[in-house]
Amino acid sequence: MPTAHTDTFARDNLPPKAQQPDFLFTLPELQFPQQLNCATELLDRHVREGRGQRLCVRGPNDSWTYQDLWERANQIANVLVQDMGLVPGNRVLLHSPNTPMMVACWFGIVKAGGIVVATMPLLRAKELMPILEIAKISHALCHASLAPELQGAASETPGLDQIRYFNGSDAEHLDVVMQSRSTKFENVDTAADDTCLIGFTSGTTGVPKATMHFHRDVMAICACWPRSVLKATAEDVFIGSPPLGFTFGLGGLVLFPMAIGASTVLLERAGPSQLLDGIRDFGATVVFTAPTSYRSLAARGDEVRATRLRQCVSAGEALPASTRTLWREATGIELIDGIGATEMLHIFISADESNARAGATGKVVPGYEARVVDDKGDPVAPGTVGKLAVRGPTGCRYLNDARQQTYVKNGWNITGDAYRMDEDGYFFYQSRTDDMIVSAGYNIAAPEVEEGLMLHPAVAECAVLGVPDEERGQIVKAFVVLGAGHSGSADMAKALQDFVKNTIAPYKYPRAIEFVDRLPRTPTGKLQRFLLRNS
Ligand code: 3UK
Repeated sequence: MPTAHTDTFARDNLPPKAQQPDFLFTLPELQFPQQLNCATELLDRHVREGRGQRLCVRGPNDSWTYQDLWERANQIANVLVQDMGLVPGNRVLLHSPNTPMMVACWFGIVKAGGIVVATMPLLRAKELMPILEIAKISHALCHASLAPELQGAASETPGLDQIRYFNGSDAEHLDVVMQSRSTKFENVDTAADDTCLIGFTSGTTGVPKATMHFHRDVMAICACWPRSVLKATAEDVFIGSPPLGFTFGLGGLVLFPMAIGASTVLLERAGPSQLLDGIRDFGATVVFTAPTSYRSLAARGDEVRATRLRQCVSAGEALPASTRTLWREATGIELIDGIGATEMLHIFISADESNARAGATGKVVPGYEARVVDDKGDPVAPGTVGKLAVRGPTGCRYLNDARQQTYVKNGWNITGDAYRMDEDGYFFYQSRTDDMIVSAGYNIAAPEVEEGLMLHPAVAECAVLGVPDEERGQIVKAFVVLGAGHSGSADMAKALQDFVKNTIAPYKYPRAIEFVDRLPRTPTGKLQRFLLRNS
């Protein structure tokens, strides 16, 4: 394969062939050429074919056409190559809240043959460090407001020596430097199987896993779920809450609208009320957010009805049947549920409005195959709960990680979810098969929160797990054993919560804390989480 990567790190760290999942390219839309740069397909193509003046990306302060975005992405690619010494295959951290400039940077990196590592803006230095280390990141483009955390991480991690900040007006800011660079750039002629993005998941162990995705994977997700389920058009206006560092957000808010020449709206803050304002003010027609957000917006159904909104996509966590009903009754809109995963890049089981069923995620998306299997990997009969297994044009490739063999078995991706399929091929979510806490759409690894708590001098031992919550699906609950001389009180609980918020991303803090005298353990010393869960 004629790779364009002179820096071969990504290819060198792919899982061995035997550990990779099967890749299926059954649909005619999934026949990709050997050489493919997804930026050319998603961005340059529209300009080349005369759609440059169409609206592409908007934010509260910007409104860019495809031509505008194309020129900015080209300028950024030139800065990366000429000023920052980027060579194809280098990993570039992209750390920012969702903004049009973040999208321009994403395309600048991909045009130059770089590998985008986009991260959640809420991450703190402590969480950025393993990402810089695992992906061997050499370059960073970062929103100026997030400079302190990145600097904290970079000072502890050798290798990251090229950092540019944007959203500023000093001479060295990217916004200023790029203005004197050419608006033309010849995209690097990457191979379809060159890596163009590395997505991080918060692993169950708390050590993040890096998933590698190729240029062709980006095009594959645009060819599957959006065409068979969403069926949006070039006239649609996309909006939503997930960060672009989460592949749910990247697909829904950048790749899918741009694949069809539609426009998208990026909001830096997209809590329910900002999202509703955005939907109204920008005339959005398609929204992507998590079940929690729909539950809270349902209270303002009349305001939603007064907008142009017509399609609502829910993913990231299980959609309770009650939320589907609540939303339909409040707004008149049937939700589109879909399960995706960072490992799979995007959604692989879903149903459109007319095929939605209460309590079901949907049917397998054309291009993918899904089944429910037992512990040996054999399919179980309809109606039986087992592990969800899936394969298709995209799949799991962890960067140099032994956990590859847990996620991929016999060519199938095992998502870690317990599911049941009915006679009609509808898939019903049951639970996670491991201890991942999914709260308000965020994945939170219990051990990471435990680690954060344990750093507090008053904490002797602790155990963290997810407990059911009406609003958020689950919330993080901590069982804490205090050291001698400390006593459990509301003040102590508050102090521990504040402490965790300052140590790791604030959304991971334990919303519930229970003080206990000891934790249940097996004779070998292993924590018995299930006993706490039932307590
Ligand atoms: C859970 C769901 C039930 C499930 C994601 C859409 O969530 C995404 O990726 P993550 O890697 O988490 C994957 C896990 O989250 N999940 C996601 N959606 C649903 N459970 N119903 C759903 N609709 O446990 C899955 O294994 O953070 C979602 C697109 C791209 C994504 N990365």
